[in-house]
Parts: sequence; C-alpha cells; structure tokens
Amino acid sequence: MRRPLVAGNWKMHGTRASVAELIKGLRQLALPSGVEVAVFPPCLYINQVIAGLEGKSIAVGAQNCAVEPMQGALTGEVAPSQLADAGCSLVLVGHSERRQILGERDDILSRKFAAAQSCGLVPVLCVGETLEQRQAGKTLEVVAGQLGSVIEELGVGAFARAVVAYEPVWAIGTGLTASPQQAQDVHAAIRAQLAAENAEVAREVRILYGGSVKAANAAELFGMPDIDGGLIGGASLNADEFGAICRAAG
Ligand code: G2H
Repeated sequence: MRRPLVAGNWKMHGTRASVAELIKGLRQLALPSGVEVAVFPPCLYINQVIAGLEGKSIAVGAQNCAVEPMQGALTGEVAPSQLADAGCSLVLVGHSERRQILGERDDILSRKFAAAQSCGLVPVLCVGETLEQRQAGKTLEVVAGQLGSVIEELGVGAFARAVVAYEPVWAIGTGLTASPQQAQDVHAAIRAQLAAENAEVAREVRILYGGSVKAANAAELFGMPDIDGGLIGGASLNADEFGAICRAAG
C-alpha cells in the first residue's frame, strides 16, 4: 500500500513576511495521518521554514540541487549535502520550468538525482510533455524518454528511494488540468515502464500528479489507482487550500 504524498512547490514566491504567514497557516492545519505532506520553499527560506515547522509533521524539500553532492567551488549552486545539513529530506529534480527555461537536460538531471540520493535526499523526478508534444501524440514517448534516461544512467533500483511527478507542461499554472483519466493513463505507463525492469520498485514507487491541482479537483485525481498524491504549485501558497488538498488524499 503506497502512502500518498502531497507536496507544495512554492516556486519563486515569497518574502520573509509572507513565508512567516504561510508557516503560521500550515501549523494550524489538521492533516490526515495517512498522508505524507511536504513543502518546497525557495532555497533562501528553507531555514526559516524548517525552524517554523518544528514539531509539525511536514517535511521540507528544495526545488533544485547541484550536480555535485558535496560543497565546493560551484558558484551559485547549493549542494545536496548542504540541503541535508539544513534538514531537507527531499529535492525536486527536473521541474519543467527548469527543463524549459534553464535548459536542464536529462544527463544533468541524472547527475542531480544521483547526487541527491548519495546525501540521503529523496529526489522527486518531474516528467511531462508540452502541448505540442501531446497534440502530436507523443506524450508517452516523451515521458518514457525522460524517465528512461534516469533508469539507463542509474538503474531502476534508484527508484526504490525516489518519487516521480507527472506534470503535463500545458497544465502547469494555466488553470488547465489533465482529466483524471488522462493523468491515470500516463501514470499507468510510467509504472509499467518501471515494472518491465523491476515489479517491486514499480509497485512501491509513488507517482504524483502536478498541474493546476486545487481543492476542487484533487479528490477526483487522487482517486485514480496510479495517482499517489500531488505536486501542488499555486494552490500550495494558501494554507487552507493546501490543507484541503492534503485531506483529499487521505
Ligand atoms: C506544476 C505545479 C507544481 P501549478 O508546476 O509543481 O504548479 O499547480 O501552479 O500548476
């Protein structure tokens, strides 16, 4: 039985004051015990969030990490070992905004994935197709390629300590959501791809859906057999809305 995970990706939002408000709201939430909850603040606010959420069972992750596991001469980057030292337990790898805007390629992402795991962090590998790719009927091919490149580099066993997030690019921050069936079809294909190499890893790995998830559509999405929770962007900036989404996964 997979434990659902609901993760809030705050993206590049927040100030010290708004983060303090959000922490206050999160602390007041009654969260379902069967659901794992995590938030991914901008790196600058990770310490503030970890301190502010002390004693509350909400994990904290980073939105990105360096390709090298340990501290060193790599200007502007944050090492996975430093994130672990700060108290993070998870890290996003390959969010589509980083793939598309910053040109992060699959080979770079495999290095980040491995570096994160070597420091005890759980990587959340984000995959997903653009609207153009979906319209060309290439959704499953694109997602299989993104997932396959990590499997090829690191072996399917790496997914025993990882999470996958399917985020169709056309549904991110647009208000458009994949229908539960559209999402389920891709989630099932991801699980089948992993199962072809290792049935146990495929059975255990959590596959999250991301892309304009809100309280109003979460329960229907989370009700699909291969959707094990969500990666929530905009709606995670409102504690009450985020709490309702967490409860929809319970
Ligand atoms: C997809 C998602 C969170 P939103 O990027 O990663 O964002 O829910 O705003 O579409």
